[in-house]
Formats: sequence, C-alpha cells, structure tokens
Amino acid sequence: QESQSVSEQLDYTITGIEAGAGITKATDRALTDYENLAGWEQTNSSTGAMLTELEKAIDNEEPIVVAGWTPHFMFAEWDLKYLEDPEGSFGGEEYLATIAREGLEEDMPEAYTILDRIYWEPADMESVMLAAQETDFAEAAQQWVDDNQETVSEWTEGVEDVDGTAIELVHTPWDSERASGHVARIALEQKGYDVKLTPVDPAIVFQSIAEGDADASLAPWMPATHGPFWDEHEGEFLDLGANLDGAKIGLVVPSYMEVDSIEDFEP
Ligand code: PBE
Repeated sequence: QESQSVSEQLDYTITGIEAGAGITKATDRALTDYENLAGWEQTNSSTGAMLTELEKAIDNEEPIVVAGWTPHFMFAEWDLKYLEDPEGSFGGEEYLATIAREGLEEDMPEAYTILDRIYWEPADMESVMLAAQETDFAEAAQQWVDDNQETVSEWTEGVEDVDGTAIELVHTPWDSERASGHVARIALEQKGYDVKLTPVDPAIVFQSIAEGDADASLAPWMPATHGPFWDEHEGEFLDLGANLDGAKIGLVVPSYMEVDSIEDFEP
C-alpha cells in the first residue's frame, strides 16, 4: 500500500535465521543500538525459511530485511545490498578462525600443522558452495581439492603420514562451514587421519572444544559474529588464526529498496 511507510510494510520485522546463530545475537544488538528500531523485532526460524521469504518478496517486489552474510549464494542469485551499519552492531570485516582443543599440538602434531596451515579465499569457498547445490558437500569439496591439489599439498607438505588416527572436527550447520569442514577433512585424510565431521550450533563448537570433546573447528566467524562465544571460552582453546578473510554479516535488502542505512528506517 502506497500510504504505508516502508517500516509499516515490513511490520517492523527483520527476517532472521536460526535462534542459535551468531548473526541472531548481532541482530538483537542492532535492535537495541538503533533508536529508530525501538519496538522492531526479528523472526527466527531457519536459514531455509529466510531464503524462501526473501525469494517470495523479490518475486513480488515487496520490501524485506533479512539477516544476511558473505560468502553465500544469495548474492549471486539475487540483486541485494548490505545496509550501512553506522553503529557497528554487525562489526566490520569478519574472518573465519581455526580453533583447536588444548593439547592437540602435542597429541596430534601432524593434524595441528595441517589445520594451522589451512587458508583459502572466499572465491574458493564459494566454488564449493555453488557445486554443492548440484551434488553434496563431500563431492563438491573433493572436486575443489582435485582442482587445487597444489594448495592442499602446501598445507600437508612435510607432514608425516599417520595410520588411521581418529580426529573429530565440529562445524556449524551453514553451507560455508560445510564447505570448509569437508575440505579440511579431505586434507587430513590425505595424511591418513580418520576424520569425523559433526555439525553443531555455534555455542557447542566452542563448548565441545573447550571441554576437549571435539578436536578442532574451522567454523568460528570473528570478531563480531561469534565474539560472545569466543569471549566466554577465551583461554580454554587454541587459536590457530584465520582460515579465510573477507567474510561479512549484516542486514541485507533487495537493491530495489530505497533505504541504504539501518538508520534510514522510519521509527
Ligand atoms: N552465519 C554463517 C553463522 C556463521 C556462519 C553467519 C549464518 C552465524 O552464526 O551467524
């Protein structure tokens, strides 16, 4: 309806994703950081539901605000933009961190070295994510490794083979982390590890590694997205640095919407 403001048309609602996601906490921060969002709320069901809502809105050229992130295929699929975030509720550039349990360096030095070296670019991760749309993550990751064996060999160079040592990696249940989890699994398997990959919520990634129930993870998004979980367990896990730079989270809208900043919404 023409007479309604965009905020009214949106029903003062941001379409979020899973309740346990880091971006859900960041969106809650935005709802308190921005005075013009007082009284707004976010809906939280699933990433799949958010994408369905986004597609439906775009088909009807209706306004929608979603919790979005990069790398993700949503930006290849639709014409979208991040809203400016002058309050910094969503942080700036994010990196993906590799973390490990205390003692991994002594117990499994070969795995530690490989995990410490794993680093790739957003375009690499995106190519696995895209391929996985047609097949599954195991096959898509294998394809990327086959095409990039030189890179994987740099990660494993000089590392001695092990004989079926069991190692457990935990990752969050989003495509970006399914991609990095499977690629790390294959790199470790090339050196003889028996790798178990377990999808868990972000809180459990940190908790399981802090408690030594899992060995390592490439899934943390830092510093903003999973910062609260990181801080909660600081000192109880090993920080192996970035495995990818150039990630981002924020509020995302279709490009046809006239708002450019979170501040632009009428209260
Ligand atoms: N994400 C994708 C996750 C991490 C990876 C941004 C949706 C989150 O916890 O928010």
